[in-house]
Amino acid sequence: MKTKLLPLLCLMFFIASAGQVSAGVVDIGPAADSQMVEGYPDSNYGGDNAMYVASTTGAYKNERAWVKFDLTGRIPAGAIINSARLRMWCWKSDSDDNMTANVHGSTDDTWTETGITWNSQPPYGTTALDSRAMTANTEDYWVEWDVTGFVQTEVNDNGDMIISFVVKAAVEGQDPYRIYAFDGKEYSSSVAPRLRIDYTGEWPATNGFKIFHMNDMHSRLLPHEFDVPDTGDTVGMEWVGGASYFTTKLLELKSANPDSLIMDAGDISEGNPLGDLRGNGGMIDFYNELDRKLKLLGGRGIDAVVVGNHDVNSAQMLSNMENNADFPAISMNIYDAVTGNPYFPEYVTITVNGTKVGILGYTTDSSSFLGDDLVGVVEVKKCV
Ligand SMILES: [Ca+2]
Ligand SMILES: [Ca+2]
Repeated sequence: MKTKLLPLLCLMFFIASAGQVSAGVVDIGPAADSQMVEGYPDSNYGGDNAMYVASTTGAYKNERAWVKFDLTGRIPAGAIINSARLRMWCWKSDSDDNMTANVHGSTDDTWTETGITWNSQPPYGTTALDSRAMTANTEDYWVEWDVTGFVQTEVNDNGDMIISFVVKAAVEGQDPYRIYAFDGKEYSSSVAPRLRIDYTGEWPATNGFKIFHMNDMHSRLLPHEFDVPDTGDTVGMEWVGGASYFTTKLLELKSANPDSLIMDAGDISEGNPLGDLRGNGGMIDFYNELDRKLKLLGGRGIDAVVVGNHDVNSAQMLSNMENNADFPAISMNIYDAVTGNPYFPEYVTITVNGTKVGILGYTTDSSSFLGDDLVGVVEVKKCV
């Protein structure tokens, strides 16, 4: 088995009315995803991290992946679908043979992530929407299927915003076996299945604003060496980032865009001794100063910082986020283990350029990051 890195990214979503656009591309994450196992036909695997697609005569027999997307609110009402691509991240090829993976559409959206089994799979179109050749021993890449026609029929012809697919081997029951593993949404939102929609349509006109967003700062108060990818760039390390550069740039952006939100999706802690002074005290000091400088521009400071899974690695970090941060530190799913109540404010609401915005914080629900001295103090609940 391949060892997988735990996700660093903490999640943060915002609800906002966007400015008017006539076209766009949007990646939509799954409303549900689940693996089917023919050898265990009445078992549900909807909560698993991985989804295997297999063609085999072995004990597990064939395996399939079902995914469902909800386009409601993600594309404007009446939008025309120009193209639609199902994308899934293949992280493992446990196979010595190539395999063709097909995607089929299903007009039956009644299946549920926690209920679907091999035996309860809904009917699906007999003709594959698209096929992709999977190469043995090739891992860590996006597999993309063109599902434009099916999504156009569902959305533009039928007004159905829920789209269901099944991914399966073009030929099942092969020997030797072919097994390819994809990430499900339980593993990480960054490599979860997604439906990439290119559309033409217009959102209702509202007052626009910009969002400036940070994540995974990981105490990077000092510049570090990085090979910045750029057109015509040659390979070579450059000094990048650091608190002074970052502050200057963010103040420039905020000055030029007063109608903007500034948010951090979490994991400000762990990564540099200076920022990790007193737990994450160095980073808290920096963000407090950044918040103060932003406010000196005449408006709000940092609008919200999500408490990330790396920000709860010790009681000192938790205390800093709770008591020493001048900016809103939020989380929907960190709970007081004793009282069962949310430990942090779950959200903040802000009015920017006349538009009321709600910002919700979701902490990556990986309890393995919880510090030993926080066990029994707080609990990171599953986001879903
Ligand atoms: Ca799932
Ligand atoms: Ca549908």
